[in-house]
Amino acid sequence: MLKVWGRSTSSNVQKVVWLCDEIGLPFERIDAGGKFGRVNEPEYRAMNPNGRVPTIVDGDFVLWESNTICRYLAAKHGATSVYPAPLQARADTERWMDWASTTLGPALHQAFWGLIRTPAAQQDPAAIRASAEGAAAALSIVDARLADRPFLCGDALTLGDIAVGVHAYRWLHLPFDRVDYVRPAVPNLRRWHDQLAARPPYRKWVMIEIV
Ligand SMILES: N[C@@H](CCC(=O)N[C@@H](CS)C(=O)NCC(=O)O)C(=O)O
Repeated sequence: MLKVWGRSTSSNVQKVVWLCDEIGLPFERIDAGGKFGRVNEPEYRAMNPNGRVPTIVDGDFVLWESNTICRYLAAKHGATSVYPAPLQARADTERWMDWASTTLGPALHQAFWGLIRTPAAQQDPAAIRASAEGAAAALSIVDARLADRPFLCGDALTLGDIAVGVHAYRWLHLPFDRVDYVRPAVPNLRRWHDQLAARPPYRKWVMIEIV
């Protein structure tokens, strides 16, 4: 059976396990990273020299990089609904995956780490607010995109929604009131989030306490 190494609180792991459940792919998840450690042990480093999660083991094939893992699994299992075959539709989906990793995720990083992983006494409210605002600017692009379509790439959920969704959930639910940050209105994004919340895999893997 497919093995997915990585703690379930990692946004990058969440993408992989959310996808697996969306396409009905059985897997075994093994906790690693964060408080579980393991990622610096030689056995793990032999699989993933970055010491990061996720890593998958599919038979004798080992793969790291969450977006690549998602593309590999979707392609291997013919999941053309989430990973369309036509070149332009595929590129559209991949664009949102890349953007989530290079723009949205980094924009939100400081707010997430500052609020959730930093002791209260060491938190920097101004830096957290700046990060929340940066993420809001990025998510305004998503909100506009969703004005005339149910999902980022049209009528069906794709890998693009999964990649953006794990970060959007955090932005929508981080306790920004603690730093007096008020989110701008994002009605299309909220409607999209409600659609995602109707899906059991999203509820199971993403709609969890942010820790
Ligand atoms: N580009 C990598 C990033 C992987 C990454 O940075 N993962 C984080 C968790 S989201 C990690 O491993 N952090 C260290 C840890 O959990 O111990 C990917 O997309 O897979």
